[in-house]
Amino acid sequence: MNSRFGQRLDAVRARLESFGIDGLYVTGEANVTYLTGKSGKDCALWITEQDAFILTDFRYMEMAMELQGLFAYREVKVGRDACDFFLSMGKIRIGVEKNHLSLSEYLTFLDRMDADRIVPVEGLIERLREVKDALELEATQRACAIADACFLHMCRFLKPGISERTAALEIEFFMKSNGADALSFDTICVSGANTSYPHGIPGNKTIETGDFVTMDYGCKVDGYCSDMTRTVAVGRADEEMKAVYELVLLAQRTACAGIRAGMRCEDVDRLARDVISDAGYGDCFGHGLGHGTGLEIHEAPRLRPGSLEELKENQIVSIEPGIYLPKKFGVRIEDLATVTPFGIINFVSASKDLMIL
Ligand SMILES: [Mn+2]
Repeated sequence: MNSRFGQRLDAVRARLESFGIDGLYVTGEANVTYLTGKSGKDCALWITEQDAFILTDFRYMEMAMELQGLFAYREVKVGRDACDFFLSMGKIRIGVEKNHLSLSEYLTFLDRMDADRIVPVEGLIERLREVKDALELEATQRACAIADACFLHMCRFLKPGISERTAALEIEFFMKSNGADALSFDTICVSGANTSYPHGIPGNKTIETGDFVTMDYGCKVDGYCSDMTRTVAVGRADEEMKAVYELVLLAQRTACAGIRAGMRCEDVDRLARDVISDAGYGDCFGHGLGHGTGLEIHEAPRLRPGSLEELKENQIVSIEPGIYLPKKFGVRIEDLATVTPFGIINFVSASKDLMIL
């Protein structure tokens, strides 16, 4: 069996005792994927020092059987029959994933077992996922390359008269046609005044001359997410648009140049925030500088004020400052990079200079 997944299983086992549990009931979909390399949908894991089970139903049985050697298969309807499975095991302490167990399943457990046997656990597997191995970095890099190519394609595609929805669909069609397995998240493609919504939803508005268009999108390759944002102007850009764009770009480039493994995450955030605040736009940058990515689009670390964690080598982070002026426009520029002690390796190579299409 693949030693990569065997090592991950060993890492989980090594942490059970410190959480005061005899085993961990893994219900987070991405956590199941991390430990098995399989989709994780409607599957759960039960991991103890000696045993490892994959719990799922007939639909995923064949897939589960492929994991034999690492995980034994038990036919269990996740969310319904798991309690019976645990009751057959005697008085053990069961770690449950606090952020990934439904309230109804939790209540079933409480109803049928002593409360002190159910131990809510947070971050046990997520913490292991923070630092990426070579294959994870490589999959992310391939996902970023598809998104990069998509940006070039969109620079030719965007024209006045095309709706935001049509443009968003084109982004998605391009990525899936060029090797993406899935989207990382719902594509953002907004124009004109809609660009002031940091997470606007593409609508029927048509792109017009003089609009900014913000495209924030990503795809998955082998399960790993890419994430990038570019803001372009269509036809022309007025002086205010140009000035704000250059400021966001300066903040983004300053952060890219300053990030090192070993920094505190809030200090990473400050690299860009100081540039924007010093120019008087501090109130218009209301979100963090960035976030980790991996099997999920938002993972640790979080680059934002108050985040005291230390940035580690081989983490992946987005670097995405923005300025949003309600009813006028917004600008966000985002790259995705891996962290080293000497700086970042940027996975996104699309041009960041202001483009007026
Ligand atoms: Mn992002």
